[in-house]
Amino acid sequence: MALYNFKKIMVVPTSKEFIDITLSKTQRKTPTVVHKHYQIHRIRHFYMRKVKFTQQNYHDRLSQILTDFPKLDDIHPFYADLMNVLYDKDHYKLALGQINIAKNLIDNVSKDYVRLMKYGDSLYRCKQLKRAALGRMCTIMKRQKQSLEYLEQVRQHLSRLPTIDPNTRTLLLCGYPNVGKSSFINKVTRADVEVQPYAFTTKSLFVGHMDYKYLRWQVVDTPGILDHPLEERNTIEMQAITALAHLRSAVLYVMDVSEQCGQTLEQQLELFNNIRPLFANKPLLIVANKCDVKKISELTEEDQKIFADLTAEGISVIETSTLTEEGVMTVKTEACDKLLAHRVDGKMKGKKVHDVLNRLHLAVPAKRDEKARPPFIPEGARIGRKTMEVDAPKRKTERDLEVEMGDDYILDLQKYWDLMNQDEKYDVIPEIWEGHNIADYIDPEIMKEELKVKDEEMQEIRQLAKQIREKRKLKIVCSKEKDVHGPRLPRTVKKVERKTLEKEMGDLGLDMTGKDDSHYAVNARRSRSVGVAKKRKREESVVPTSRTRSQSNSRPPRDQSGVRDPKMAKKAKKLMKSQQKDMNRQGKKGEADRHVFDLKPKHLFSGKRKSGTNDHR
Ligand SMILES: Nc1nc2c(ncn2[C@@H]2O[C@H](COP(=O)(O)OP(=O)(O)OP(=O)(O)O)[C@@H](O)[C@H]2O)c(=O)[nH]1
Ligand SMILES: [Mg+2]
Repeated sequence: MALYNFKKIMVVPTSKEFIDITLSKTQRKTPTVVHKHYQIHRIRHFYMRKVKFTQQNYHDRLSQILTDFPKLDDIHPFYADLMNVLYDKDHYKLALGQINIAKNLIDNVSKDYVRLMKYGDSLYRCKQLKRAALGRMCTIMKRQKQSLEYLEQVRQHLSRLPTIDPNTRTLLLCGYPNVGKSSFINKVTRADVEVQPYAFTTKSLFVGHMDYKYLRWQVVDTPGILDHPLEERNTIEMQAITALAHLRSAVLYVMDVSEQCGQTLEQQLELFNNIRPLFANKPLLIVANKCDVKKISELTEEDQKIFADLTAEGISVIETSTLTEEGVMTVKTEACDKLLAHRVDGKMKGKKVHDVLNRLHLAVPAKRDEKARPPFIPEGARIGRKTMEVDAPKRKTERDLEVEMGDDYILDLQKYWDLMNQDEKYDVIPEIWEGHNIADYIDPEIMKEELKVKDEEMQEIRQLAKQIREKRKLKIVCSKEKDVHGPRLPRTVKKVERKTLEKEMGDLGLDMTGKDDSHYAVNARRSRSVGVAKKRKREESVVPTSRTRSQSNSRPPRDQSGVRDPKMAKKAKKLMKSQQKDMNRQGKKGEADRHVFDLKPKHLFSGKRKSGTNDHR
């Protein structure tokens, strides 16, 4: 059986849209420029391509429609019948058949005209043939107007059909209109079917799902049915009949005990007997609804007898009220249980059951003797459990301490050290190097001396820094006094001569003799030597190029790369020139140069207007 997804059928365009889409696609996707002076086979090919392209587009689109729409012979009989009821089988098949014919006709038209075009001897002829071919294809499509419209409607309706699985566990609600079927499905599932106090509120099938015994069940709500012969039933009723006929389900026949639905109990029984053949081989339950208004026991004897007879036949009757929810769950569980038992029965009669039963083995362990064997809990575990129960004061964690002390907290892990002598926790640890204790070799006097010397040096440095700072300030003030033009922009760092620097620093009292190895002297030397080397290199290079630095010097120019010798280079140049000749004639730089079309006034671009139409096709 083919798998169809009714929700994913592509939209069927109207015939006009169809033509528009295809023709504009042809125009967009095939070349548009052709000239008289082209060779004839090129012109023929140009127009043939257009015809073939259009045909292929029509063909693809129509085939898509044909494969998308379900074939009535391929789908489940329930859906086939439902579609027959809703869309009329003949009409549906005819529409699809028409589409198929149109597809073949278009293929033939294209084939014929492509053949004719082989004899087209001028651009004009070929163009006329193309026009005729496309025109005929469009006429064929225009004739499909009604079929396409009908199929689009069917598509829209199909996509909104409820997804009913015909093979799964199903409860089916049926009965006269207005008896409370929709109210019942709303109670047992999460479906939200409209409930109104008039007949035929529900006009199509609805489905809801529920869980019972860890299984998924679907509940189908049907439109109400009236009591008349099958031939007189309308589309709404026929949907219910189709569901009853094809779904392997448990049937819940809903009756209105209070007779508020407008039908007497006798009439309801008559309908029941009328459609009874449809219940054959299905678990059946009678739901006596609206018992909050009237109970069965409050009925007249005659009416009570109706239910008594049914019970006598072995059909269970359950009183319910969807208003007070009385009996609703009983109906649900009983119907589900019955259907499950029925399905198991059906499977037991099948062929597969033996294979399954052979694989099943049910173990029933027997008692060994009368000796009591209580569970054994080891002593350790018992004690452990006891200690867990005692609530000893909680140990203080470092986190607690931190919260408690706030900013004064210092992480001290030394207190947790596990030593023989607890007093030694905070002792200083000796540093041992090559077997000697370093502390033994430190002279406390030396440390003191060193500190003193360091201190004096620092004093001197500080003094010097202070002087330098003052001098700087002085210089700034001096320069500001000289400045008559107002604030100046900051300048880049000015180079200071070594001599000037040494003189200035010497004035400040710094010893500046013998500084050839000092940092600034070395730096100055190095930078100069590097600069000179660079300069010399550039002067030496033969060809001054304006290339960027990122480009390698070793790469040869493009017109020399890959050329073996001057002879080859000469030949390459010649070839290049002859290639360019055509382009030069057209005033173009190369193949990729922009093409400027003839500049025509706008009205010449806007399509043909001869026979009084603006439609450029
Ligand atoms: N008192 C009472 N009224 C009920 C009960 N169940 C349904 N009704 C009312 O009966 C009317 C019809 O209910 P629906 O659930 O729409 O009946 P239906 O069988 O789905 O009707 P159709 O869709 O027209 O076939 C509504 O006004 C409900 O409020 C019930 O248990 N007790
Ligand atoms: Mg309803």
